[in-house]
Amino acid sequence: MTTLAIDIGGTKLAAALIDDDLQIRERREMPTPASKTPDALRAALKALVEPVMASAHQVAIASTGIIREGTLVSINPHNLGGLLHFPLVQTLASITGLPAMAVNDAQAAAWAEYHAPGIDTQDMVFITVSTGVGGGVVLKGELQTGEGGLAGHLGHTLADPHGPVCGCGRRGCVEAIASGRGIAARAQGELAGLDAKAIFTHALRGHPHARELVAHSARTLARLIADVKAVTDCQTVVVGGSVGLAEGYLSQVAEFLAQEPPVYHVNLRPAFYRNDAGLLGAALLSQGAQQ
Ligand code: ADP
Ligand code: BMX
Ligand code: ZN
Repeated sequence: MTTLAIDIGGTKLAAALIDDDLQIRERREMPTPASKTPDALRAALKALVEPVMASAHQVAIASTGIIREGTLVSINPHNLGGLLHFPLVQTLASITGLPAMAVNDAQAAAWAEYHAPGIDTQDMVFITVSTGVGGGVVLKGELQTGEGGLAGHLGHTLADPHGPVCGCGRRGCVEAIASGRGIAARAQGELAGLDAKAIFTHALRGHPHARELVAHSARTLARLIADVKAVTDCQTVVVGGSVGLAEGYLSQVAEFLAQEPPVYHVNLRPAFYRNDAGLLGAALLSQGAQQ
């Protein structure tokens, strides 16, 4: 059985063919269209999957947003150019003519990372620091998705009651501060208008304001991880996303976490499957659904 796995993020779309042995073939990427209209996303997804869909038997989608009965419902529509709703499963089934399923991107990535080599605990949490901040929680070996798909949306827990207003409508969410968009929004002076990737480049070269922006994100993430430990008692927290995996980031998170009392400490790891965790997790979940 070959699965066409698709990962829809706020910044990039990825697709690949994944066989039962979890080997990834024909991986492709393109930018996510920032448009309020569903048509733009539909057209981009069609262009993404058409060249590779012929040899697939089913579609598995990992997507940003709350996934409710196959539909993407944004909690933070700003991350998708204002897009609020998108009929994910219906759209991919009609483009490919294949059976399709969908799950939140961070929930999918959590499931892949739970199966990665070296994870020897039944309780683990995955956090992506990317366009937004997403999360996936595995407790007693079970992925928590929640009745309405909201479980694990750790980016929308409170970091600072006086912080910036988040796209979800709440003030001071972790996502508004620690995410790629949050980092970029806080940039001032010559860094204003740059994206997080460019700000990280400046930080690595020693730019003081860029270093402060990265440190503010890392400190916020460390506090979130301490809260996650208090809620779940998980032994391991895995961090992914392009910001989470950026050079020097996780080591700073670890330093800030080490300043918290020992009861809040966890094993902190970078995502084993790097930027493929969402694709692999969706494929794994769809294979499980077949059995
Ligand atoms: P998505 O949110 O679509 O899953 P990513 O995980 O790539 O995509 O996250 C996108 C965010 O990561 C953007 O804010 C981007 O500026 C930032 N980013 C991309 N590459 C890097 C990098 N090498 N270092 C730091 N930040 C990066
Ligand atoms: C947002 C939210 C989550 C998602 C997280 C990470 C939307 C559109 N997305 O908190 O569902 O898991 O971002 O998403 O409301 P990414 O785009 O950064 O990968
Ligand atoms: Zn929020």
